[in-house]
Amino acid sequence: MGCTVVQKLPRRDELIPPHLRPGRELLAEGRALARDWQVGRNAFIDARGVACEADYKRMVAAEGRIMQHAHIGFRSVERTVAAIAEVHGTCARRGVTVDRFGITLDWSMGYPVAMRKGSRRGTGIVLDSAEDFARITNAAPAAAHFGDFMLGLPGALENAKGALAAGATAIGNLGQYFTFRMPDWDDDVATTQATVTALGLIAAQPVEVLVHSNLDDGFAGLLADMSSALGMVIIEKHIVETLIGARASHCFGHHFTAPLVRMAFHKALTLVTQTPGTMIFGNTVSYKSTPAGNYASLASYLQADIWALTRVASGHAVNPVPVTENERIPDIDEIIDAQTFAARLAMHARDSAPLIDVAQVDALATRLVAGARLFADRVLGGLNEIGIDTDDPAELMLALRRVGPKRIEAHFGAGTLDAAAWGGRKAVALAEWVEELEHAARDWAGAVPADTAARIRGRGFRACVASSDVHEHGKNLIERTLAHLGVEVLDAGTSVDADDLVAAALEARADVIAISTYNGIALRYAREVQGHLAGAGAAIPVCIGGRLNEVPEDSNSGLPVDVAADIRAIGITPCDDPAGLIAVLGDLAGPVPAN
Ligand code: B12
Repeated sequence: MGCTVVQKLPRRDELIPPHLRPGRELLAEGRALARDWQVGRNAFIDARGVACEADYKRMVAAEGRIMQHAHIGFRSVERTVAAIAEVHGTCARRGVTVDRFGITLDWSMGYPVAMRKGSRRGTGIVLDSAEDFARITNAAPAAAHFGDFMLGLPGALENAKGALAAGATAIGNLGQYFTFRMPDWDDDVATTQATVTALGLIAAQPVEVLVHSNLDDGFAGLLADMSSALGMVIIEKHIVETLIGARASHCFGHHFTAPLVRMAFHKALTLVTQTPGTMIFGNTVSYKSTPAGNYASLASYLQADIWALTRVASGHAVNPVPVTENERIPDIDEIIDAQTFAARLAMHARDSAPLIDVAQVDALATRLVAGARLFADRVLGGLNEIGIDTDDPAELMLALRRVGPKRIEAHFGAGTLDAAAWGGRKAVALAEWVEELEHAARDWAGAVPADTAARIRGRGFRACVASSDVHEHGKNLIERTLAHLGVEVLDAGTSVDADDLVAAALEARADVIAISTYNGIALRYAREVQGHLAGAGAAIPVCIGGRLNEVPEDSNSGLPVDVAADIRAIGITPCDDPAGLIAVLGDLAGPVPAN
């Protein structure tokens, strides 16, 4: 067995600054706010005759029906309200019940309200007041799910107040607390305090409010072992349920492709928590084809989720993601098609479910649960050992966030130490995204003609690699591909501001800058990088890939448009894939030397 060099854990005083307020004070402050901010009424609560979505989930599960979740991702409130009404109404006329709507809020909602005006915007909507939230929760008699950019970020408290007053009883996304960083916002103490206070307010509500956490947005999207991801459920339950007295409702799915893995993770989840789940997210990473091809991927993951929910009615809704999602934000008729497809598939599943061999599913679930319990015990025990008060939610959350997923897994993962493994441990069950990225990187590097590869290797290039936002897989892929080509990689980080990236590249004397960007800000970010380079009088070649689009300021549709040509026009190389960057390196390496 090999051994691995694990970076030492910081001491408590290196992790927790003295000005972090104790969790009990923050919770008391949140609870006091519940006098003025309580769950209000809305179209869903009135029409369904329930006090909250958790009650509705239990009711629907008892009926033996599977709930359906639709995600709406437009940039204007008007369009969002109209889309919810149209999707709900059209589906109802077809006999399809859309039980809940997830609203894609803009990332700028992560800031406190006062900072939002004039800040950068992404591709979602901005709701600043309880009235704004109420427009959404009254658009149709379906539960409104406010997930991303609500909790876990500096604007958590204001967002929670607005959503509760509008009658929302599933609010997230706690997963984001652990990983997301708002541009130009480095105060994670303020973020922690806002989040814990908001959780205190939620816990003090007279009805059950689900604190949604999308594991894939948190550490699960970055932990290489699926048992660690499940272990985070146990840790988040400890924080939200045991220490705070609210309900933690978990969601997973983005990065889970194999039907066995989806079914096993779901089963394992139900063995570690009984709180109703919000939804099982669509496996959007599998959408790599045309809409017709993507229907096969939709069927593959949805079928598994339906079988899983037929076995254990955990309250999760299924999430049929429209098949155009890998191209752009889906439109209304595409959302309706996906919902109709899901309802039909659920109907067919009644006949196919008994054919499934669940022994494999249960065997993997048992391994995951054992690994998860070990991971959670080790994390809490290990943090205790360095002096963290694991009974203080604020202190525990900040410690987890600051230690970060890589070090947490390296120190506390359930797998045995193995220097050759990703993350330094042999996983109990390796995350599928790790396997895929490793393969893809080897394939891209392997496809480079031998003489080009030799020229690149011979020059000893240094590349500065970064992502403009939380999407990290494109960046990982580039780093791994470059490493295979003998290019030294300087990791400038994820969610990096353009000025910091340029500073890092200049300091490292990088030969090339490689940026991965996804949040619909590609042109603006490229311009900022170019501006900072020009300001420093430097001319380092820059390549950018990922999702090269942006919503134009004068857009009617609110949908992003391709900006690759504009990026090229300012002198930055837009890349569809790693080959674009490799070509730039090939050019930099110069011609094949004459013999
Ligand atoms: C995985 C994923 C996530 C994960 C990311 C996990 C992680 N740690 O990385 C999570 C769940 C966290 C996530 C979150 C969000 N996401 Co997301 N996400 C995706 C998804 C499904 C896959 C993207 C991905 O990583 N692919 C894997 C990479 C390796 O493959 P690829 O993208 O095809 O990349 C190729 C090339 O582009 C190239 N490449 C990539 N980068 C670079 C860089 C260089 C230099 C070069 C040369 C090449 C290159 O290499 C690859 C191979 O050819 C896409 C949808 C999709 N199917 O593409 C949405 C998507 C990118 N997300 C989207 C959105 C909106 C979000 C959110 C804002 C959602 C929300 N409600 O809040 C948040 C982001 C919040 C934030 N603060 O930034 C949108 C972006 C919309 C747009 N711009 O049009 C997409 C397109 C989904 C959609 N249709 O709405 N997401």
